[in-house]
Amino acid sequence: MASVQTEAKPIVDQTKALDWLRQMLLIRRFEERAEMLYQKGNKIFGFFHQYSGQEPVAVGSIGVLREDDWVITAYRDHGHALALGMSARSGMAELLGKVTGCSKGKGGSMHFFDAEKGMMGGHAIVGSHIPLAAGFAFASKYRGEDRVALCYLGDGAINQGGVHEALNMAALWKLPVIYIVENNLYAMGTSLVRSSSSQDLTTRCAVPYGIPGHQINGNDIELMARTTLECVEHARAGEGPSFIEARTYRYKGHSISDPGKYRMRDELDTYIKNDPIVIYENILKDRGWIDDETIEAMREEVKAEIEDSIEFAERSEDPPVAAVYEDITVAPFIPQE
Ligand SMILES: Cc1ncc(C[n+]2csc(CCOP(=O)(O)OP(=O)(O)O)c2C)c(N)n1
Ligand SMILES: [Mg+2]
Repeated sequence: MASVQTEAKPIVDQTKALDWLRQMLLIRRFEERAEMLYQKGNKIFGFFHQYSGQEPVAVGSIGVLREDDWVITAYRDHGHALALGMSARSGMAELLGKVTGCSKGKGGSMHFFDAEKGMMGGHAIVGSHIPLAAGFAFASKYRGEDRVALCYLGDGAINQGGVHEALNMAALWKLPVIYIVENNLYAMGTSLVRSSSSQDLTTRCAVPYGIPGHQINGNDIELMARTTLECVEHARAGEGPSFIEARTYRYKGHSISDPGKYRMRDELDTYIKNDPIVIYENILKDRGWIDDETIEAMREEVKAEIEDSIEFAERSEDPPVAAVYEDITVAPFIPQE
């Protein structure tokens, strides 16, 4: 059984570290405010899954990518999109179903896309995007490029057959893809103990395919970054895929309609008391890279950015009805003889 590594050594300079802290604060605030808007009942509709508690996984791993790399994830996608540089305006407008949203208001919370920034979605069907990630990596290899694909999935998703087909093919063809399981211990209300034959997902998913596996504390942002960088370098060198099991925890229920009652109160409290954003603030303070005053100013700046995104979304237009027929891929009509 692989051991869980935990450590926090700087792999970044002060500017980058502060940028990562700001991104995590932005994601947290984005969702706090979006949840309030959802509760009003007439602003945001449909599914809505929050990322709160897991921010270091996306920010640390995406933080070591190049601009031309790809990211693909499931429906809990707000954090990945914002970490890639999608604007809060574009994300908030999408949640409100406005034409200025990243998916023109037609995707909603589960379908944040921004191909220019390498954000390839936002996918609702559990496990469906895993083979797509191998496809991006195949394209990179086929064209002789050295771009890599980062693919995030949940602990529940690893029970889908397509995951193992993709892992096998990626390993066989040495595709430049990194699979990052965000092991937050639950798939909807089902705990990992009740769904996985082994609690050691790295042994389940990396060992059988002969690829490097890393089981780490995903809430340690710098460890997350260092591990991803190692996998990215391995992929760019033509050595093939890697697997990271990032141990983390979601603060909220599975989705907005889930109060999360299947978890013991003290389990949740323990994680909230060890909030990774506060821990990172303290690490940066100990290094003398930030002080309380600057943290407070950063929090205020982030709040203002999110308020601006809400105002922007509110004053944006709804998509026209005709947009229903746009952005649809249709198989070409082939007339019969
Ligand atoms: C094929 C399929 N089966 C079931 C569902 C319903 N469903 C949505 S999310 C989810 C749980 C996934 O949990 P996990 O992979 O751990 O991701 P997390 O929500 O924890 O991020 C399920 C069963 C679905 N969307 N797709
Ligand atoms: Mg999960």
